[in-house]
Amino acid sequence: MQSTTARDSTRQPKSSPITEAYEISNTVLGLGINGKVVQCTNRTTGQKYALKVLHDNPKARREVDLHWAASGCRHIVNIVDVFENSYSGKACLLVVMECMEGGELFQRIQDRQDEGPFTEREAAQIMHEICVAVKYLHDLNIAHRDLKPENLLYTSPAVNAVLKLTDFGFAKETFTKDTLQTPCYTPYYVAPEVLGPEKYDKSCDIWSLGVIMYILLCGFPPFYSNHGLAISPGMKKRIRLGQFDFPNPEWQNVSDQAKKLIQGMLNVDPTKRLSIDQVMKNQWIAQYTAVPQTPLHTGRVLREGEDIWPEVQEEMTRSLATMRVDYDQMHIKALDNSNNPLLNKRRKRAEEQTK
Ligand code: I85
Repeated sequence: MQSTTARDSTRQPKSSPITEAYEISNTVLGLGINGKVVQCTNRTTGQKYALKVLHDNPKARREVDLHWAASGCRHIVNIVDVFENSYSGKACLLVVMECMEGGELFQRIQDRQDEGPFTEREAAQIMHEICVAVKYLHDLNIAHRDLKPENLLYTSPAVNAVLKLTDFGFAKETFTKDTLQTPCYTPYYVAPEVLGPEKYDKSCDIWSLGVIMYILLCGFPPFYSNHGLAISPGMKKRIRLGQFDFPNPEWQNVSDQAKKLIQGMLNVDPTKRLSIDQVMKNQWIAQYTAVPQTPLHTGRVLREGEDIWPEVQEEMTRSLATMRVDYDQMHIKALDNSNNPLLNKRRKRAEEQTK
């Protein structure tokens, strides 16, 4: 079966004990969807790494496969080594990654003091960095599906640090129409996910990019609950209808070009939403060095909203979960409506029987 992803790469986890090569510390760096992340040190070089411990199961294998395939992009946290070891009687996958020591994206914007206010040009540069990661993935036919602030980490606290995307726990292979046109399978036996349509999974990432860009420019999310409740019916309705605005004073001096780009990314119809190639061709992203250095309110708003930031993150986590389910259902529906010869035959027979 032909596929554009590097999933069928020859890379295999090592079965030697990880402790021969690395010293594992007790320092927990974070908790992922599928496992915890701790610090480890290469015994020969003394270099620090991050280690993600996963229980070996098909979901974990998929996470590792897709993450491994994506390692090589400057804006993706790269995998260095993978081990399959038994750990207190349980089969585990141990993923050694480069260690990001600069913390999360918005924490850094919130914490900055001396470098002056965060500007629209810096926001454009950050968006460009994230877009490079997303394009790399989408070109490999991988949708990340969990693009959110906590998964965007800096290499170091230094000013020239690089922003990278992590956590492939929800990543999914998508398929282009090429797959459909490649007659390398018997259509009667093909699984629905093989037939596509691939469009929705990738557009989930673009919606996330729109939300991240919105928060970068003002410090608060485009959709939020009025009552401070996690996900209110009102908020759900506003998301579904794409109801958001650009209130003053935060948005007063932000360029119209930026606002238009956000609207293109937050289009409620995934088929009309911009693709990563369209986003990257947009002047605000492509020519980010020419974006005006307008000072933004982001730092102040983030500092003022520090207490509710965990809620903002939870809200984004929940709406991503909802979107993944919705889009999975759209796949099934689209398949149902597609021009599948077997389905057509069945439909015809059903029609004839009702006559
Ligand atoms: N380094 N989502 C939030 C972390 N280096 N982090 C999360 N899923 C992952 C943690 C919970 C992301 O797959 C995560 C994953 C991988 C990492 C990761 C990868 C590489 C790090 C869940 C750090 C770190 C190290 C030293 C210092 C600092 C952070 O987290 C800090 F800046 F905070 F001081």
